[in-house]
Amino acid sequence: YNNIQTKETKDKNLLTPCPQTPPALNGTMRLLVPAQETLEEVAQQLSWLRFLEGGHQTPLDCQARYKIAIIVPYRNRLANLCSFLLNMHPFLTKQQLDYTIFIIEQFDDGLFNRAMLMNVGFTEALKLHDFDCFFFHDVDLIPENDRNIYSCPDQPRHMSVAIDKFNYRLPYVDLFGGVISMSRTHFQLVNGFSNMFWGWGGEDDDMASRVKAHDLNITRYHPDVARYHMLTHAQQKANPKRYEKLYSGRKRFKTDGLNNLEYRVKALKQLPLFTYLLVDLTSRR
Ligand code: NGS
Repeated sequence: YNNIQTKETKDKNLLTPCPQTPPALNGTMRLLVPAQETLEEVAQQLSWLRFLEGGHQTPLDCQARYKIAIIVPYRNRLANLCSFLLNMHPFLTKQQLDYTIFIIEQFDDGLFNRAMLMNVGFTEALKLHDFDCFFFHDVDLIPENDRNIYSCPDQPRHMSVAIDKFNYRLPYVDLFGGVISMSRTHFQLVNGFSNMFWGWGGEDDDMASRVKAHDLNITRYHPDVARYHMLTHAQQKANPKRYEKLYSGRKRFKTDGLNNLEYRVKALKQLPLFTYLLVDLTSRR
């Protein structure tokens, strides 16, 4: 009976590595719509993923090549979150990844700080597992092609190249927003994102400058593959100071980022569909 293994007894280290290109990809993704916009309903629809805990999964029959963290900055967009989870779990499962979805919610009702939430996600995720790389992911973007592989990139990778809302055209060549992926080492090298962008806009451009200032290159998959559907939501108010912060950003790369990040964790929960962090960005630790 030695060869008989169950999910519980299987030693992951004895599994053969998953193939570089996962089998059964076909270049499409059918957009799934939640029957109701509640997390309970989404969990119900995903109940076929039996081993989900804290939004973490590993492939059942091979050894994943990477440990990835999906970091999603969030506040007050439940409908988008439901669609996101309902679509992302099957997508990432199909790609045979060892992945964990983190939802980082801003607790305070001050201006939204997307970049800072991503810095928090990075820092807190590494306290739980030693992830190889990170996908910083807007909650309103759903991949449309299963060949858009969420593998760890050698160089920072801009993922959301072709979005339906922008007629599948890249708005400008240095765009580094929406969905990006970076190795743990590169994210640490550039000191993460700036913490100074309160309100919409500019924080992703500042990250693009950080990447270039450290002699890294932004890479992309082909736009036929890197296609996304954007979910609808209310628009955010743009930050009037974003250009000012952006143009003076370079002199702060070393002092503004992971190394001066201050926040307070109000809650940390391992829910079935994701690891949840509620953080106050306005109060000191
Ligand atoms: C730029 C913003 C970026 C933003 C990009 C795309 O203008 O933060 O538009 O936005 N930069 C500044 O405001 C300095 S989008 O068209 O996706 O809404 O990501």
